[in-house]
Order: sequence, then C-alpha cells, then structure tokens
Amino acid sequence: MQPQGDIALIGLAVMGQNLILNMNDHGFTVVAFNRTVSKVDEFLAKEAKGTKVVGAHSIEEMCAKLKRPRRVMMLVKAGQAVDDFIALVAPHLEPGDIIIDGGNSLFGDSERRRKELEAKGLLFIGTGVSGGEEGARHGPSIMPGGSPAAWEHVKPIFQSVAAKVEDGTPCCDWVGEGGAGHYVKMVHNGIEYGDMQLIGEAYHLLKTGLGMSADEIQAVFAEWNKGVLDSYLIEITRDIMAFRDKDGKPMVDKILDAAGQKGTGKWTVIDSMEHGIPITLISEAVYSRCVSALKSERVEAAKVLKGPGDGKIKVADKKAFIDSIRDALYASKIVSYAQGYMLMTSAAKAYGWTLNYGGIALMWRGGCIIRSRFLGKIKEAYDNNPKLGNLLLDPYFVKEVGDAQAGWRQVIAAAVTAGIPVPAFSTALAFFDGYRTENLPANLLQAQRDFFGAHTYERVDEPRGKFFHTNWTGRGGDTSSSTYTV
Ligand code: 2AM
Repeated sequence: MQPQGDIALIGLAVMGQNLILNMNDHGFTVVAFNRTVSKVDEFLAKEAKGTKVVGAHSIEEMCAKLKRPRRVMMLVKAGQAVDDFIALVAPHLEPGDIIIDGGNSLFGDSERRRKELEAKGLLFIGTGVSGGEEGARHGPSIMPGGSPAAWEHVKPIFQSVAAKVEDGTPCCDWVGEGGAGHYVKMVHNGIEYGDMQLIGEAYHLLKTGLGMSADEIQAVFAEWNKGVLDSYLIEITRDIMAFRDKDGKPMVDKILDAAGQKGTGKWTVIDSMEHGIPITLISEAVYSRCVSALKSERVEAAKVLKGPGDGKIKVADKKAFIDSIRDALYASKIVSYAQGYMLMTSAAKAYGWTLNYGGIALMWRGGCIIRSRFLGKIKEAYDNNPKLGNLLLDPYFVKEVGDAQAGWRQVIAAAVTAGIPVPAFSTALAFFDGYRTENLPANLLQAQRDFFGAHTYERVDEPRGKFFHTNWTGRGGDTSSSTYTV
C-alpha cells in the first residue's frame, strides 16, 4: 500500500494534539507519534477518535507511513529533546525530506540545525507557532524559517491551518533563512512583553491615579478596543476587568502583583545588546516584571520611601485625561514596534537573512497574542515602501505619533508629579525625543572618553570615519588607545 501520511507530528502535549486535529480538519492525514508511546493510543482512542489521524508506535513506522518528501514536525520541549529526536529521525529519511521544529527553540539552535541537516541532504524548518492551545486548534500564527527549498512543501499545510485575517489571507508566510522563524517569534514575544506592560501602566493610572473602579476601567478598555488600539490584549483586559471572584469582587484585585516570565523577553533584550539596537521599551517591560517580583522588598520600601503625595492625579477634565492615556499607550506602542523592527532589520543584516517585513506584520495580524488592527497598518507601511528604514518615518505613523504627542507628554508629566511609575511610557518618549534630536550630548561623552582613555573622537568639521585624539591634560601624550592595548 502507498504511504498515506501528509505529515508526521511528534509530541502529543496539548499544543501538538490540537495542531494535529487542526490539520485533520483541513483534510491532511497526520501520523502521530510521541516519546511516551502509550500516549499515541490514548490520543487515538480519545481526542482523535473518528478522525483520519494515523498512529505510529516507532519512528521507523512513522517515517514509513509518510508520502515523499517526508514532512516530520516536532512539537517537543525546546533544547536537547529536539536534537535527540532529530538524531533518531534523520537516519530514516532520504534527501529532500523535511524536519520541522515548531517548538520554542532559540534561533541560534535553528541556525545550527539547518546547517547540520542540509549537510546530510535534508531540509529544515524552524517555525514559531503562536496563539497557545486555542490557536493551535483553530488557527495559530505560524512563522516558518529555515531551508528555503522546504517552503513549497509545507506551505499548503501551514497556510491552511493558520489563522486568517478578514480577507482570508493566512497569518503564515515564509519569514526567511536559517533561524529567522524562531528569531521573529522571539521578537514577537518581546513585543508582547511591551504591549502588556503598556496596558499595565494605563491600568495603574486609571486605577490609582484617577481612582477608578474595575467596572469603570472595563468601560474604558471596551471603548479603546473600538479604535486604534483594537487588539486581543486590550480585549482580554476588558474581560478581565469584568470577571468576578466567588465573593462577587473583581478577580483582578485578588491577584498578587508579582509577575513571572519564561525568558523570551529576556532573550530579545540580550540579542538587542549584541546588535547595539535600543529596544528600550521591551527592556523596560522585562525589568518592570523584575521590579514587580521584588514584592517583599517593595512592601518594606513602601513604609520608608515616601512619594510626592497621595498618588492621585488631579485633573480638571477626566474624560480628556483618559483620552490622553490612550494616546500615550498608542504612541508608546508605535515606538515599541518601531524598535522591534529595528532589531529584526539589524539581525537580518548580521545573520544574512532576507526578511519579509510586511509579511511578518501580517503573520502577527491574527492568531497570536499581539494580534491587532494596528499590525494591518504596519503591513501597509511596508507595502507602500518595502525599503522603509524606520517605522517611525512612515507618513501614516509620523501623523499618528504627532497627533498623540501632546497627550503622551501630559500623561507622563502627571504620572511623574503624582509618583506613579510609567517606565514604558516614558522610555518610549525618551527614545522618541532622542531619535528626533539632531545633536545629542554624546560630543561630551566622546570628549570624556578621549580625556581619560585616549579613545579618540570624530569632528563635526571633518568627514566621518576620521578619528582624532587631543592631549587634554598636557600629560597624556599624543598616543590614542587604538595604537596600544591598555
Ligand atoms: P512525553 O509525553 O514523552 O513526556 C511536551 O512536553 C512534549 O515534549 C511531550 O510530547 C513530551 O513527551 C516531549 N518531551 C519532553 N521532553 C522530552 C525529551 N527529553 N525527549 C523527547 N521528548 C520530550
């Protein structure tokens, strides 16, 4: 009998099971396998009962049941488990067959795996899959990168099962070579940290600054979700505000203010440092989670360190101030996405990828946690100008930030005066002001570096790339540090 399987999926945790059922719904025959083999039969007897899903009880059997080129997708724990499975599967494959890693792998691992597998004549795809269990079942955002030759063979499956935007376009397209898929997923998660922090700061201002109840805040988020901020995260925040605990009180007020994190935000920040790209908003979002986690220290500090007053914001026109908070959130969000795109652009250059920038916005437009109407505008910006240097310079966003600017500044000033922390709002504004300033005080910094370390400087009246050293004290001599090692 001819093999029937369109694709194999290894890893029957909830994400894997749901993705299999999603593929099955779209007419693909999936061969299911798992390290703990008993889970295969459990899955076939329960969740996959009545479907076309085929079980396999060994890797050999799994590979034998696949049509050529064989497509083997893994959704297992990131790290060693992926390498272990690759080592087990590869000997049963033939040149042109494809291994797909859909887990939360680090992009560097995906770069390496692609090289190792291509050296054996096999193809590799490392893909971000976002949207959680629900997304996997009904339409995730899928961000594949790796061996370009593999794309045409997985495209029909991935684009069928992916989330769709209103006009039916799938939230899945080719991202780029090597580890680009996992890189873009990592930046997505970093941006998610930023978006959540921004919403948190707006919530803090509404709750503490303006003294609003959960119901009143619910109404604000419901309103915001009808405008430029229309997004999944605003929508669930609205619903969280309405959710009541068993005693009828708002659930959100019962939750301890100490945030957890799994590390993808941190990895985005670490990589940004390697590239020298200021993703200041995501960094603040990661650090803000760290500050929140110092709960017991904060409880002690709150007794000792007093702020400027009662923490309330006095406003003449509450409605107008709430609009300004929305503007602050929106402008900061634009800055955050601009920074995220700066990082991806720099990474693409450094790692030799050709990234599909508009496509990335489209992939994030639906299915994933940061899905929003706003991402459609980013897609348009890159459609209008595929060589766009910085999102902040796109004419649409120039206008949007311009319109939001007054409210943005007003909110930060009021928060600072009242002593309410708004690290992400304010770092976004600081970046915006820095980025649009022709002359920053780094001339002094270069003078200091040259003064104490002979690190040299460039001059405003000489071409770029020419370096000078001054003997500032009359004692240091004329030797610059580039000519000797300290
Ligand atoms: P298991 O059911 O045999 O534990 C999510 O944890 C998925 O990753 C599960 O399918 C799990 O298989 C698999 N997994 C976790 N650690 C693994 C490892 N070290 N090797 C292989 N598979 C692993």
